[in-house]
Amino acid sequence: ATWKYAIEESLTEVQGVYATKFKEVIEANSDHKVQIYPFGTLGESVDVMEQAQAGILQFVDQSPGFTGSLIPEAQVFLMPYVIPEKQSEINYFFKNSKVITEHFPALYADKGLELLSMFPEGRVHITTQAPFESPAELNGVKIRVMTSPLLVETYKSFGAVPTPLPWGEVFGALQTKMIQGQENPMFFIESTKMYEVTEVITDIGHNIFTTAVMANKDFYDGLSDDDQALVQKAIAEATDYILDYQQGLEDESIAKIKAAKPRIQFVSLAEDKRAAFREASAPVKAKFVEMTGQSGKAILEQMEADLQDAKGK
Ligand code: 6CS
Repeated sequence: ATWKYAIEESLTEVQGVYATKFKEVIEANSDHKVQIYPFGTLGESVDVMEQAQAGILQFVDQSPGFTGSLIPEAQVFLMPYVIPEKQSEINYFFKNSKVITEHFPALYADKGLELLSMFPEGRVHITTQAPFESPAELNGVKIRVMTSPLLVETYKSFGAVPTPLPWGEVFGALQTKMIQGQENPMFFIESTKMYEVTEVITDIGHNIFTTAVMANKDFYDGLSDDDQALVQKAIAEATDYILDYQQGLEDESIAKIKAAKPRIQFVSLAEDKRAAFREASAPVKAKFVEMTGQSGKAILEQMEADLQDAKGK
């Protein structure tokens, strides 16, 4: 059979590289075919998720920034200053965390989805038209975020005016100056040419971009044991591959941006400046618990325990 797999990016971006590796492993080890649908072929993220839930798609990659409207707890990955900055700790967390291997699968299953993998896509940077070093300097600045209430709360706490938009509207909104900036990992700022409509790229060290791959649950449950094992093998190989693939990707992306637009400014805020954003956004944790109740509170506690376990790895 041909399995349909939708992603939120192009084939040469991180989700596309992951999906391509998955397809290779499936097709090398079975008669199944995988058809990958890049961003733009099936609609925006919310449309694609409906198709995955309806079983029109067998596989889908969707980031918590969009899944949060369906599964509010998924927004735990958007919480600022929770995930560590050290790459080896991040990788350890994504492969071993109980929150990912035990807690989230049940929440996704409730929505008809089999959670297969969560993986990081790089450190999030903020693009703007003017430099800023404090929440006060972001006052009145319209920053696009994915359509997540938690991201809205986060950017309010950062002093900005958060503007939730689906991905397809972002470039145009930057071009027409409806918004002044947005946040994304460096590879995406480069590959989508958002640097062309940006003057400053700032690292405040607040988060990494997380994404999730899932299958339609009825489809997955209906697979033979051999096919389920094959899907798990392809997921494990693609996850290893994508963690390795991303080594050095941020630096390569910075070099490409500098070459294409020499006047662009890169700012990495020093620890004392980051502290102001960290403190300003501390109440976002309570907002998350408000949005998700006991279930979210348990997830947050488990995630903190998992991160403690990842320390020094
Ligand atoms: O900002 C967004 O909406 C998009 N960012 C990335 C890195 N992947 C897909 C997502 O839609």
